[in-house]
Amino acid sequence: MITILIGKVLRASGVQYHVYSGGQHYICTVRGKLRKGLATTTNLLSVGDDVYITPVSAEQAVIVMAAIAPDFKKSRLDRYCEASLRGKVKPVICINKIDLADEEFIRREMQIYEKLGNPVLYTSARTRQGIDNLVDILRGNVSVLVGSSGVGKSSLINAVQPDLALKTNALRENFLKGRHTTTSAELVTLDIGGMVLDTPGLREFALWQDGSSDAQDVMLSFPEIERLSHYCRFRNCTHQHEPGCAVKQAVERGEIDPARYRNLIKLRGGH
Ligand SMILES: Nc1nc2c(ncn2[C@@H]2O[C@H](COP(=O)(O)OP(=O)(O)O)[C@@H](O)[C@H]2O)c(=O)[nH]1
Ligand SMILES: [Mg+2]
Ligand SMILES: [Zn+2]
Repeated sequence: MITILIGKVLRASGVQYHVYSGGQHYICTVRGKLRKGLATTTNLLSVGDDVYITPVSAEQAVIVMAAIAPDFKKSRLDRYCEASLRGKVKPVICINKIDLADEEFIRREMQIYEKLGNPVLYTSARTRQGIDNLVDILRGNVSVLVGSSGVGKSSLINAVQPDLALKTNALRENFLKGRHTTTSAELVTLDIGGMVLDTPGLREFALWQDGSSDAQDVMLSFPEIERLSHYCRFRNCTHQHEPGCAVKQAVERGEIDPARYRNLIKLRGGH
């Protein structure tokens, strides 16, 4: 079912509009069909216009991480995966800047995520490696791009659709310093079909997570550990100090990646 709301344009900036409707603010984009043939700089709407809007929620989170230090951290990846599953959004992992890294090493590091059934993309916005795969992932979907600042989120969207010309950090630093300091999310409609919300970082991500970190929910992102936890002696085992903990035993036997184990304990507020 499609919900259609009536709202008022509060702010128009480039390709996106802030619309007020029913006590809420929405970041909106003009549908591709209406936009066709117009330069991206043309404002189709003005502040004060009444509009119909169709709210959509993200179906998938493309978690972008750079393949190089200091960004490449599996603990960070686990946090993002966990938050997206909690937000009922499917995580897709995108390792960008692969042109700067030892690809074989990165692919080995990522094996565990692939084995768990997560789609993993290896991309370079610079050389366009993997961009076709990203296009396939984004086509026809409503996606949110998350990841630390500087990992290449805006560059990737530009690689998918160059005419969007989203500002990237390099531009910001070199030419526009101090001018485009807003860190608002940008919603764009793709010509290939679908929409992407380019977020400036983890802060935006908090919008669609409810804050509660239920132990059971956290376990969703650690299925290989969850399976074992049924064999723990205690039903409410925290897998830290308890005797007869099947999880700890598996870690000791090398059957569970110790880093994954540590990330799980950290996410559950343990130590
Ligand atoms: N070498 C290389 N540099 C990239 C790649 N993707 C983005 N960059 C550069 O990384 C910087 C940050 O990119 P940006 O798209 O602004 O990152 P964002 O903050 O995640 O949106 C820019 O200088 C980009 O040119 C890539 O795949 N390879
Ligand atoms: Mg950006
Ligand atoms: Zn246990």
